[in-house]
Amino acid sequence: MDLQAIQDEALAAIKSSGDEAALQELRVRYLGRKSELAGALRGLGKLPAAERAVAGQATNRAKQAVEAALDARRDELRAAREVGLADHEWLDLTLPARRPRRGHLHPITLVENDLEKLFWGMGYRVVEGPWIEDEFHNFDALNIPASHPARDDWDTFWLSDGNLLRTHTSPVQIRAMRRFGAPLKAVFPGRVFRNESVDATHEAVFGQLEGLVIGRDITPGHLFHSINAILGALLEEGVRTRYRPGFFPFTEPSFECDIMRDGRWLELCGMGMVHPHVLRAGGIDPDEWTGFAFGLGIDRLAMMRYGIDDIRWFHSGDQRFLEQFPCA
Ligand code: YSA
Repeated sequence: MDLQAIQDEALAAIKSSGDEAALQELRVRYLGRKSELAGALRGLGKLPAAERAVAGQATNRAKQAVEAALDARRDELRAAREVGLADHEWLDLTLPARRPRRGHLHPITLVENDLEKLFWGMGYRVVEGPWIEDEFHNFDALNIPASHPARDDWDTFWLSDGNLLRTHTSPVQIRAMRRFGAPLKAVFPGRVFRNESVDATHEAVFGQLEGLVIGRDITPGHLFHSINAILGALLEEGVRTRYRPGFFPFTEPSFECDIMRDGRWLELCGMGMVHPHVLRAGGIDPDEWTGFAFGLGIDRLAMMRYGIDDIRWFHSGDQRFLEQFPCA
């Protein structure tokens, strides 16, 4: 085929090619090593010198024309594809963004975190104790010997090895006194376990926050002031509190604190001045030091804070309930 025919055929094929893959095949067919144009260029050397220059120029012109047509068609195809893209793939930047779903902290965790922050701010250290306790820390050291009728107040889950699931956070008092000595200002948050029947205000597993202050000349006035300060910071105005005498073997005198919301009183906290036997069990001399302690129910505080009428909601796992609480 002569050069002009090759060029015409190549340009026609290039013009009608539909995509870049087809174009690449044409590039190989018309310009590749086995193409007729490449063969013509290779054959130039065999031509008489007089013809060689003219034939060389003509072959190169044909080659350049095919190259230019290939490049032009490639640019055309790319431009067309981009126009197509804009028709099909577009973003409406004015659409409102999809709101991300955020996780929530459990309401009891929210209250516990706030309690810890408030006490931390008042100079208390935050210490945790074990859930599995021994009889000594849970009872004996707290002035509740085996024969004492007050032991029945705590419906205990006993373990087969003679240990128990702690029935309150008070055993951590003893551990902290022995570890840190006096003076001491600490709170002990955590779960406690009681084998008791569950109703709207009683759970078998619930949270307590224990507080302990040991110092010189500590009085019940310090105790009431601390509790009032915390409740004032955590609860809305209008939630009323009252103190009344109570009984705990590990405090003397003992008190209880109730709070009222929506016309309903709920017992929130037991407290008192640490009994000398308990100070001694903690390795602290009661002639030199005095102290107060309290143990408040975190679940009940959360009920009062958020206006929840049944404690069982907390462990219900009901997403509709849990999603009502603010993200931390
Ligand atoms: C008392 C004097 C101290 O010096 C130190 C701590 C205490 C508290 C004592 N250790 C105790 O456990 N007392 S208590 O049995 O009355 O519980 C304390 C608080 O835990 C209660 O006032 C209540 O708010 C909460 N509570 C008790 N039983 C509960 C409960 N919350 C939910 N479900 C239960 N079953």
